[in-house]
Amino acid sequence: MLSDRVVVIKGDIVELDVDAIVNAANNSLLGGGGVDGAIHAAAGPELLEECRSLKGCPTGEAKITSGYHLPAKWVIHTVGPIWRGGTSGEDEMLARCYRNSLKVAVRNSVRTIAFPSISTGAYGFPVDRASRIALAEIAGFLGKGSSIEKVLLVCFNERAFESYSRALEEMAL
Ligand code: AR6
Repeated sequence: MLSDRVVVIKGDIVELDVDAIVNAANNSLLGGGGVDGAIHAAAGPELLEECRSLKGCPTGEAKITSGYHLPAKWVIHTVGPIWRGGTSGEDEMLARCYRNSLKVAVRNSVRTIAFPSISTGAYGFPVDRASRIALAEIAGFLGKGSSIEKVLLVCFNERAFESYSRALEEMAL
């Protein structure tokens, strides 16, 4: 059942012992604030070294590195859209972040993966809209059958937790 494979939790993504955590990065992949800053701080400077070799990442795409000092084996870096009012293709770009991160995960035999709430911090994407897009994309991907056993949606605050929990209920997976 899909509902067993998608879980909404509250917590800090850097602490999770999963195969891969997803980073909400920027186009440079050279670090930043928010979850990006937390992941780099916890993984150690080796992560930045490997990120330099990737030469950035277009919005909506995803690239993988090792997790270094993180419990997670891999970090999948994706770049969410900056919210510009909703009529500049933001929804589709955000959907592509989830889809492409999951594709990269499958190519690397990932079975457990944790996502943060991409684009809903510094990039200003409304969280209710983002949570529905995230859940729809993940459910669509898992529904086609894949090696992924568990997807965690990691919420850093109560507001996000409520929004993702509601979106999961609405999907009635
Ligand atoms: N674990 C889980 N979620 C977290 C954590 C954490 N440790 N820390 C923050 N969040 P943001 P964006 C949540 O701003 O909107 C960076 O500077 C946070 O509460 O991290 O995609 C990048 O370099 C929010 O719900 O990412 C880019 O420049 C969510 O993660 C830019 O910010 C995303 O917030 C990307 O902006």
